[in-house]
Amino acid sequence: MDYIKQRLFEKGSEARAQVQELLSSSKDLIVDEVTIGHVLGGMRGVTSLLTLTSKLDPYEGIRYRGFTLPELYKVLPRKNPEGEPLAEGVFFLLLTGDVPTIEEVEFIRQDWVQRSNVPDHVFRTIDALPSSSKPMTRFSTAILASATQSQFQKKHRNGLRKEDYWDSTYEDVMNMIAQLPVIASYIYRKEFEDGKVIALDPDLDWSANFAHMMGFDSEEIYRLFRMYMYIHADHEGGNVSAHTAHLVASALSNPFYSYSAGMIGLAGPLHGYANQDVVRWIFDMYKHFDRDIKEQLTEDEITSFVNITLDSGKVVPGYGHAVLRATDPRFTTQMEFADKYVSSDSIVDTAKVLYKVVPQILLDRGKAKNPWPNVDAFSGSLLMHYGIKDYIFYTVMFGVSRALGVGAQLIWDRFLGLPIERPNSQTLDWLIDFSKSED
Ligand code: CMX
Repeated sequence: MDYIKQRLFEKGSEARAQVQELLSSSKDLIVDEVTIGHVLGGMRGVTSLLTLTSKLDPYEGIRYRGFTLPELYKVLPRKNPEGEPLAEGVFFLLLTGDVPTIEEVEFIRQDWVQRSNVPDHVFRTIDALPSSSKPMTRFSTAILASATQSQFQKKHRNGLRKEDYWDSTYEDVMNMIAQLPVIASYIYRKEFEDGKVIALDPDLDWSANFAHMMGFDSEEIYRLFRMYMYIHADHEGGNVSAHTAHLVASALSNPFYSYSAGMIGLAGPLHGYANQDVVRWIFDMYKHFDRDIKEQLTEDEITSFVNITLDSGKVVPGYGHAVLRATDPRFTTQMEFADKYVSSDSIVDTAKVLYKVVPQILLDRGKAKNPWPNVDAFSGSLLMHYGIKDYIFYTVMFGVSRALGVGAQLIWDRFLGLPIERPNSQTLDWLIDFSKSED
């Protein structure tokens, strides 16, 4: 058993005992209540899932294993003292709950380089899709096609004891994470560049390698990718993509199937697709005022376009959140990155003016529970600035990063032997009768 697995085994055995103890001592303790509003309202706020990797606070934002993003920035190993945390360290923390040493980060980095060989048929599967296919269709399909290498699936079919599920799940998750930047950059180069594949550089870290294989090589853009990957890595278990992956995995589907399904959830406009929608919408704004993209729109013009959007029944992309009730720290991290590195850029500046005007407009309209920006309100502007202009690719980048948290949690699902998910549903007639009986 390798070093990380050994560490995981010790932690996992302890957590497994804790779960057993909870089940025998407190199984019937009530954690939350479910109202008709919850049943009809997307189960918003109902505590009914177990996620070890992270916890979302409505005001502070995400904490990975107890650490806020600014705290992580300080404690996680970095390439240089001023740089951004490395994804390998983020994964180690999400998986084990411990802050890694630089040696542990290097162990994972090398391990992922070793595991980065994508089976050839996966590229052929991507190539076989029609040219009208969207990048997220290609990405999710490629992950699904990668399932031929699933060790969990093979071992489970041959008979595997429940307490050993985690081991081959770990192998699958590590292989999948290692291969995702290779798959994603292949899609990028095929769809938006000359199609020539750029080989992985065995000396680079996972995030920088992703930039490198897409065709972007500078220390500044490597830093952008490290920042992007660490802030998007996890957002507890209830969001659509994480929850979908967990749900599918609960049927003992392998990690490739599960994550592929999660990515289809991420592709929805109310979730990860919003990162492309924000840029598309900013372009629409420029078109509406018949202005060149390099010019700066005025605050009045931007305000008026926000109102036009809302009056036509659309949402303002990048604003609002099902859980957050304050500015998303992932938004702030990106804005600080822009303040540090981007001296002038009309789209980045537009994102900043939007932050000035949108919350008050949403507050005045009184509908959105959270008028503040989420992660997607800024990411596209930054990527545009650095030359990644094909915004329909942005959700794929989000998906590469999110595998760190969702993948770590899938290993824990197996370690703790979490059962197949099967909540109850009710008919509308039942709800109506129930509401009358309670009058
Ligand atoms: N613009 C306009 N209206 C908004 C809004 C926004 N940005 N955010 C919420 N509202 C509206 C909702 O559409 C809803 O209207 P209806 O009652 O007519 O359906 C009302 O305000 C109440 O919604 P809510 O309880 O505040 O928000 P939800 O929890 O239902 O939805 C979210 C959350 C993110 C889907 C929503 O805020 C939204 O659509 N935002 C824009 C899309 C976006 O940025 N999504 C990315 C989220 C982050 C991510 O997952 O990546």
